[in-house]
Amino acid sequence: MRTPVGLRLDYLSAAEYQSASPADVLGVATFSGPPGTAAADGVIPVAEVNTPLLPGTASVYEVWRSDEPAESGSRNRVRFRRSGNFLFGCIALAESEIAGAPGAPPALHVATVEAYREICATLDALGYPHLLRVWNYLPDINRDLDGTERYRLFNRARQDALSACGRALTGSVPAASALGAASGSPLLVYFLAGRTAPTFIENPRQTSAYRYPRQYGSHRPVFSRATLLRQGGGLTLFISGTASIVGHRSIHVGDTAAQTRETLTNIAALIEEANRVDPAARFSLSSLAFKVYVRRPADVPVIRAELAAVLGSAARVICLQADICRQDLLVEIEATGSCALKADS
Ligand code: 3EB
Repeated sequence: MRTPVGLRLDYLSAAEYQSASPADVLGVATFSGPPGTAAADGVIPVAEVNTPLLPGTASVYEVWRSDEPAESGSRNRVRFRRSGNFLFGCIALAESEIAGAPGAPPALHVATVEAYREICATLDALGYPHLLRVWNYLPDINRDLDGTERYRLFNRARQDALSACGRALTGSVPAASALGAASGSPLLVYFLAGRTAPTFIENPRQTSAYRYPRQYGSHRPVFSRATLLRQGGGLTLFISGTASIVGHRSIHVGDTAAQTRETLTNIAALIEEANRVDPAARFSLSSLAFKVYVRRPADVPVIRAELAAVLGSAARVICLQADICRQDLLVEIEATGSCALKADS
């Protein structure tokens, strides 16, 4: 996917990644890849996400490229690579390495706060103030910890940290995904940030996540439904993890096919909203690449059939196994794409 804005996303197999030129790679996320292999020379930051492999699938390399000169570095535990306009970064923190004490907050809280504080400090220090897109992977996302689901603990910690860093908690907040990872893996956060602010897109069919009622947790999830970046000759749309939620409620509980269709309807609504908010935009379902998170491996054929019915068989789709942040959701889909500006804009 060549974009006119200097950012490009590819989903590659291990073999494709190994044979691709590393010259213009800004950052990589691997899913179920063997640890360490993608990091080759240690120059390119690699977010190693520990999602269990789906039967019959291989590891996936999510590769972000930039056509500007780039340089790598690290700041505390954030590893990054940056070009003139963009910064890709990642941080992994093991809960097992955080010393517990009676009365102290849970290790997941501490890890989340530290990750977000280090990310914000890095963005401030390097001058990429605008978070465009954040991916969060936490082990055992649906497990209870002292009576509270770990995803809800994560939400509280994310909000605490962003607030302490002086960042917005509503409105101007990045697109995001938050998924489970295999037990025992670290909390892993990776992100894209930029020098210029994106436009923040909400879904007319859904309550903004940062306004969810308290039944979903004492602290709201801090993310926008999508961000839209206009730069140079083009636009890039980052659609957050999207599920079968209308208003604030999960719908089609227990029906994987219907959840998949509803999720695609939500994504179509976000595309329409992006095209409305920026009249120079002309996104369509066929201009996006899709990353599909499947809770139950046995559901993959049903989900793939629904996707093919709407997107056609040529669509760029990868499937990963991951637990989703509400117990009643069976599938979640994120999407990314670029388009040139309309001729007269
Ligand atoms: C939802 O719409 C589904 O907590 O960062 C999607 C995307 C979801 C991001 C996050 C959560 C997050 O509420 C869950």
